[in-house]
Amino acid sequence: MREHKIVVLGTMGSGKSTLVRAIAEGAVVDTDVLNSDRQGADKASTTVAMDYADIDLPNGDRLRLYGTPGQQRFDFLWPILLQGASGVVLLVDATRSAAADELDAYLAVLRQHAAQVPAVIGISRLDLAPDFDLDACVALAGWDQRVLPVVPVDTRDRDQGLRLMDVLMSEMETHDLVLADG
Ligand SMILES: Nc1nc2c(ncn2[C@@H]2O[C@H](COP(=O)(O)OP(=O)(O)OP(=O)(O)O)[C@@H](O)[C@H]2O)c(=O)[nH]1
Ligand SMILES: [Mg+2]
Repeated sequence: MREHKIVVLGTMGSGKSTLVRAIAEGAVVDTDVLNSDRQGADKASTTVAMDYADIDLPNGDRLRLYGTPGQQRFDFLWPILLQGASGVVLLVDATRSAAADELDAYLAVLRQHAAQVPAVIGISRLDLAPDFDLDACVALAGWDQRVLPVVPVDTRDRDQGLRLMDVLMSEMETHDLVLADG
């Protein structure tokens, strides 16, 4: 049986915990507490260590899914959680005015700590941001020779979450083939 460690990154309120819960259908360990940073994101709770869920896929593979805490004061945890990751989901909250700059900052984190790890970019909360510039995001989505897929996702919806994971798994398969070749 193959196991894949998948790490979910993104700003506060982008839907990391929501995505992990939706995919795991509730069987989740989380470390959410009452949110005192309403400036960062206006919602009731925020993650202070991580979200974690084990998911058995129909093909027999197992996903170990880790949601990171989005608050900047926890940025020291991101590289720790990224250690040994076989895939990364980077969530971008479409409602944030600085979404493009924030995407850039997270790509820099990936480039530094997970440069070779397969990754996808999920654009969340698009229904709340009809004017969001998806093309600008696609243009930013990579570095050097790497191009990351950009996928709109409502993280509350299990099917959309699973579709996002499918895209990530194909990236991971391509990565394995390239490694096997070279
Ligand atoms: N309308 C809408 N709401 C969404 C969508 N995706 C997520 N949400 C909501 O946005 C909020 C996301 O909150 P969390 O999942 O706690 O975000 P997080 O990324 O874990 O945040 P931190 O742990 O604080 O870093 C929740 O209230 C979700 O219901 C979407 O596509 N559309
Ligand atoms: Mg969270």
